[in-house]
Amino acid sequence: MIPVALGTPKGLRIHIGLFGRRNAGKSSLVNRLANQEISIVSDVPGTTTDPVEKACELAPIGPVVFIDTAGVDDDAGSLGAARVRRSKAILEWVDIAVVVGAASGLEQDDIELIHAAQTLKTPCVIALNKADLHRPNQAAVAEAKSLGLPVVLCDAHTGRGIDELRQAVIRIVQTQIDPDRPLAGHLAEAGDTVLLVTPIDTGAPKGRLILPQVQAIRELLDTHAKCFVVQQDRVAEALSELRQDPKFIMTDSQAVLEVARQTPSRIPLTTFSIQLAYAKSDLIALAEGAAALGRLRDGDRVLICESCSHLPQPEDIGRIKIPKWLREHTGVKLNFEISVGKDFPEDLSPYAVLIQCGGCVVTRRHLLMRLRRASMQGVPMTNYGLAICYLQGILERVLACHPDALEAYLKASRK
Ligand SMILES: Nc1nc2c(ncn2[C@@H]2O[C@H](COP(=O)(O)OP(=O)(O)OP(=O)(O)O)[C@@H](O)[C@H]2O)c(=O)[nH]1
Ligand code: SF4
Ligand SMILES: [Mg+2]
Repeated sequence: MIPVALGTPKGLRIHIGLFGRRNAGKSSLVNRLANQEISIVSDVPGTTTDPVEKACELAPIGPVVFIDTAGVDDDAGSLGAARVRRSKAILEWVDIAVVVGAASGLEQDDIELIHAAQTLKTPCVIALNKADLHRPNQAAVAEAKSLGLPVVLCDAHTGRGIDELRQAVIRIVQTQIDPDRPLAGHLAEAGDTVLLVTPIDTGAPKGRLILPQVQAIRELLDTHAKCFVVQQDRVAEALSELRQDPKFIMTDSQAVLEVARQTPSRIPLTTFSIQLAYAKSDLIALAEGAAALGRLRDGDRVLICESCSHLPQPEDIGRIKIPKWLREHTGVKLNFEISVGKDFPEDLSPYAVLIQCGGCVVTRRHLLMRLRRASMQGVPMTNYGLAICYLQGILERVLACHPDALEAYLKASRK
């Protein structure tokens, strides 16, 4: 029987990355930690070139993804440099970094990785591997410990220290990782009534609801709220049949205008996308970024950021609808570019605004990393859901549920 948790989407799993120099034993340790042959091991330096991701169960914390990376000392020309950049980019968004050094002592590359993780506030464990080859070197262990992080002496060949390494990772998850923020459950109390609006159109997966919808229903049931689900053509009817106003209405962004038209202004209205941004990213920063949509000028470049490489749909929100609506709304000539998957341009300065998708397949840290990079370069960033509401002219209405985000948007709009 397949354990249910294996179905946990990647975006809800703790991501644990292994980093270090080539041949340090990263792949061997990933295989040991996961108890599976995930990565190819060999004594040829640079065996792992592209990152290898594997979703597994790590008892007792549950669903995780291990990420094996290319060595950060890869000097094989421009390809090697690209691999190093990629490994370091992964360090920016993993939940936990395991830096794999040698039991004989950390090298400069390892120390730089550790410092980078500390700067990024990424929880980190130091694994001093190949302890079977190097006599346990107390000075090396003491030096690693002086960096203020957990240090584990291990040996991927015999398995010595692996359980200790696993326990160090588990302790970090239990003590340093933020529990997921709720999507909708915190907005309702036991006995409240909530109306959810989920369009069933050609984009809706047959026989299923999309993840944020399922998550919202589950959270509302957990709080013992009463949860009604309708399509957008039944909102007015549902409201007239309910004996009291719902505590709030949450709709798919694409139906937000139609739902707003049927909803009296006294009833709070939000969207799945806005709640997802609250749960998984920084809604205040994204709301502030939405103000940049009102300042777009002729020739501006807009970067659409898709976090996965899905097959573009004929009516794709990011590639077709948002660009079309933005051109219509602004009346200026805009140049749209797309960034696909986990790669993200290092230089964001050419862009007037970045519009990020919901990021259902990536973690909160991944979305926050993008916001951090954008903010460091002074480039505004918003997301699909906020952009759609802005373009429909009802962003202020839907942000009323989040006064801080509304305030940030209004303040940035006045600039
Ligand atoms: N003796 C000993 N050998 C090890 C240990 N861990 C890994 N090795 C060996 O070291 C070599 C490199 O191991 P890998 O796991 O492929 O190392 P890696 O860090 O993934 O290397 P790249 O993918 O090239 O960056 C292989 O020959 C492994 O068998 C260990 O604890 N002890
Ligand atoms: S929200 Fe982003 S990550 Fe999720 S399917 Fe759409 S493009 Fe992919
Ligand atoms: Mg490897």
